[in-house]
Amino acid sequence: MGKKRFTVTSALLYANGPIHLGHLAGAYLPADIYVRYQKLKGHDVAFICGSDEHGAAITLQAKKEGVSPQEIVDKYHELNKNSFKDFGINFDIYDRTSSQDHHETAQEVFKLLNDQGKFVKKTNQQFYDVENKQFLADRYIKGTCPKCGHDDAYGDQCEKCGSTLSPEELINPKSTISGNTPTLKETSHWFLPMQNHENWLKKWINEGVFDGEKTHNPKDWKSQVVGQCNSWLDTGLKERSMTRDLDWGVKVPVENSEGKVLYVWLDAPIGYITATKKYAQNNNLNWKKYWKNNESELIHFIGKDNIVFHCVIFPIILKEMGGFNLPTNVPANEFLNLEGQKLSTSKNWAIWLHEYLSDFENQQDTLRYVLSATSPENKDTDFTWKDFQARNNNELVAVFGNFINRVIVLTNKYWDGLVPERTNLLQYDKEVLESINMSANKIGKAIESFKLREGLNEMMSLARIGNKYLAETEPWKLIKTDEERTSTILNISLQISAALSILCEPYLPFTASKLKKLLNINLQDWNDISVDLVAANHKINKHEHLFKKIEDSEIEEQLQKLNS
Ligand code: B3M
Ligand code: ZN
Repeated sequence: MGKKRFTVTSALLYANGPIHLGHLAGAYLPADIYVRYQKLKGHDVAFICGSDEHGAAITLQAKKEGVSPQEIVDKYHELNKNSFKDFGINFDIYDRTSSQDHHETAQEVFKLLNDQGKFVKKTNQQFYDVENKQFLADRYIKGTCPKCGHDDAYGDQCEKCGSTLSPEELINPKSTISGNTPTLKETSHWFLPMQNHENWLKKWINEGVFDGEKTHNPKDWKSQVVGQCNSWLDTGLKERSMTRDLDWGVKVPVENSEGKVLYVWLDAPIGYITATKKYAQNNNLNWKKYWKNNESELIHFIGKDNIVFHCVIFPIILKEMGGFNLPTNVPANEFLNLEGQKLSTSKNWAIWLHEYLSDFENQQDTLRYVLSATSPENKDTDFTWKDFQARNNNELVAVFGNFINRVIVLTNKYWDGLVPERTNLLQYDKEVLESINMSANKIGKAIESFKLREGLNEMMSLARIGNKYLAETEPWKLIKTDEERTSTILNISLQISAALSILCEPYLPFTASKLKKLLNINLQDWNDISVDLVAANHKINKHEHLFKKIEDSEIEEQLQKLNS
């Protein structure tokens, strides 16, 4: 199969706070697993992310911390960029939308669309906070969600049910700055007439056809994503303001636009393009290959609350810009809860990535493993510290780690670290060897269809097969009576270990590199998986543990911290 090209984006994270487990489980870890796999398959992937640094989410946090918006984004951009790196989320670029380049790119897009008459300029009444002399949109206004009754919904989004809203839809709206009931005041903005795009969007979402071309198979999309888009389309799209009366953001680049900036959900997705341009420049590549070329696949990894922005609004902008690819998939994840409750930054009911990394040093893969095993792929799921400990001790240590320990220790003890010969094979041996390529195919198919939990389980079942093979053949006993047979068993076990060193890499990159060091190999290509990954007489290294048991006391400490 030929070399493919992918542009993979993860939602640009608001730089208004640290990363928590919900972020990782939603848009970042799934993307990293997918990208690592596609790169191991030899495909060309641009993995794009960065900080989303505009909008009320930033300015409200700045107000709360008593600093400027720029100070907020500078602080959290650096913290989050470093935390992602330390956790092995290997973006090819982690950009930021407060950069001059991005402002220019976003303004170019606005001017292009405005000059072509794609926006409608209108004057209307908007909610206004008299005390603070400020118009109220997005997170500046809160009220009861008309869809689910949640009494703390924002003007643009309900965090409980994930619905996208407009301020005038809120029941009993209140200003989030003063708490007062807002008045109405006249203002003018540039609106995107989304209702004009309903027909082609319906065809694209439900038939995978755009501009007469088949772009994707809708059956490859998650049903809840297609479902949410259709509920929007069936209700009927409405015009949506693409500018705001704010002083923090990308200035509207046309006359008579004093005090107005681009709506954050217009500028942020354009940030994917800005970042790709920068990535291409840094690597001497042509950015258009990743956005304006139908040989390239565009895939957006997001949480379910961002579906409409990535499947309706941004595709409209891309279409109006002309010649841009639309996403071939938007595998949105549901929400991750924590100890049975919704994650909440404001209530500090969260596990922050940078704190995890310092409490569980060099145990990134345990968290990657648990978040993959409990990934909210099709429904909300729950993270508990007890489950975290159990999966680490009963699965990573007792199965994967135990298998590798035995193989490395036995090979060093009885063959001085040299891979022993494989001679005649019994039926069981052949079945075990066959499981190597079968696992590689099953894991690959699962990851390609964004079934990452399934892929993880297939990877772990290969480790289980190895563990069981040793437990049933007991080479540590057999060595005393039949060295030739034992050599064959260890050779086969070493092939499984070598295969695991690449098959686990998308999920457990830190373990993969430790395992390659133990085996003294440097496998990089998924397509090289075979039953002969380590040759007889190849010298492996001395034993080291891959995983560490997690004690009850460590979990108790975390639960106390969470409940403090
Ligand atoms: N920052 C919302 C979020 O962090 C927004 C994503 C932008 S993606 C272009 O959930
Ligand atoms: Zn709601």
